[in-house]
Amino acid sequence: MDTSELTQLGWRPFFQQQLDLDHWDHPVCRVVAQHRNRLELLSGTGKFDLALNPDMPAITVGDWLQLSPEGRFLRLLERQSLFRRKAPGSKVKEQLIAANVDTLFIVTSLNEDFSLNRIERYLSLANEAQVEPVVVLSKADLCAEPERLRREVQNLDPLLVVETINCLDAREIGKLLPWCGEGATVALMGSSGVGKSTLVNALLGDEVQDTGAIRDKDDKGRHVTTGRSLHPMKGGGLLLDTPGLRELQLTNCDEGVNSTFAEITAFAKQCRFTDCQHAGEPGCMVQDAIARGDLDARRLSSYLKLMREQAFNSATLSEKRARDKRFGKMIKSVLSEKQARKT
Ligand SMILES: Nc1nc2c(ncn2[C@@H]2O[C@H](COP(=O)(O)OP(=O)(O)OP(=O)(O)O)[C@@H](O)[C@H]2O)c(=O)[nH]1
Ligand SMILES: [Mg+2]
Ligand SMILES: [Zn+2]
Repeated sequence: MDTSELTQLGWRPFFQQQLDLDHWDHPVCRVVAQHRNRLELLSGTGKFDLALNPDMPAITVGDWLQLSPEGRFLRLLERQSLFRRKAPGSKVKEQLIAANVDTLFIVTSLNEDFSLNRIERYLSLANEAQVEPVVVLSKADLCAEPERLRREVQNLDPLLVVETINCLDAREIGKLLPWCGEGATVALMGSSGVGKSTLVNALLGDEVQDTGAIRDKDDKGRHVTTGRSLHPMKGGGLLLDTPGLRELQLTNCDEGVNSTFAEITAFAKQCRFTDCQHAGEPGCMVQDAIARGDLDARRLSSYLKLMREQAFNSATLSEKRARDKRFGKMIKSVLSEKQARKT
């Protein structure tokens, strides 16, 4: 099989190695968009559709598929990374959001939006998905001391890649090009107004996304909506942009949170109690580290908050109902007690 054209789509040895001898020359293709009844696929030779049917495994944007010579679904190739979330309320069902993303640009602006806790939240999502995070600190031009804030982020993890950038300056976009070369797949995450669309436009080299500035002028005419989720970038890579990724919550994310706070996990292993909550129990090595000055108290509270959030979101609907019921009962008994006291 000639794979040179596939390389541009992100094809690499990791996927090639999965092809077995009998089927090595069957066509492979990447999912570039997902519709209700069909997938949009791209192969070395072009774009085509594949009807979804119930026998297929769950497939998402970014996946690699192998087809039979007649164009029927043969198999889904193992993923290098995967963003997913549990469908709200269901016990087992999960929604796949995006597969085989190489790099996640975590965009936070250096003005009002700047928050280490929020960055840690996004890092947890990236780590859970096994995607390399790059923290992009935008609006550096509006910040008096970008370098000080950059160091604060770098202190979270000495190996973390952190870039400060003015998204409005085309030359500065160059700082992100090392992750946007041929065959690379990148995605973006960040709160509203931090400059994601501005960045996307710069990386795609076309005014395809509505930005705040354009909205201000109320010139919506330039907004181009395509159903596609994988877009070719100027640098040769692909930008994976799907609405589900922007709304991603922490669910079943304890591994992601734990690896984001690796030093806390390491201290916690030495706590006297294996189920230590690090909230004042004797022999708590996490509190010990804070007292010694080896751990920031902010880190611990951020860690605990994210752990609670992911546990809460991971609870099934029936668990939530049970909790509500217990809560309702408690309220009832408090009320009737009050009533009893009155009479
Ligand atoms: N000065 C400055 N302004 C920026 C920078 N990045 C973005 N902006 C401006 O900030 C505003 C919001 O940018 P967008 O790109 O629309 O932000 P977004 O993240 O896409 O926002 P949502 O679509 O709401 O999620 C626009 O007016 C941009 O021109 C930057 O680095 N410096
Ligand atoms: Mg936007
Ligand atoms: Zn402890």
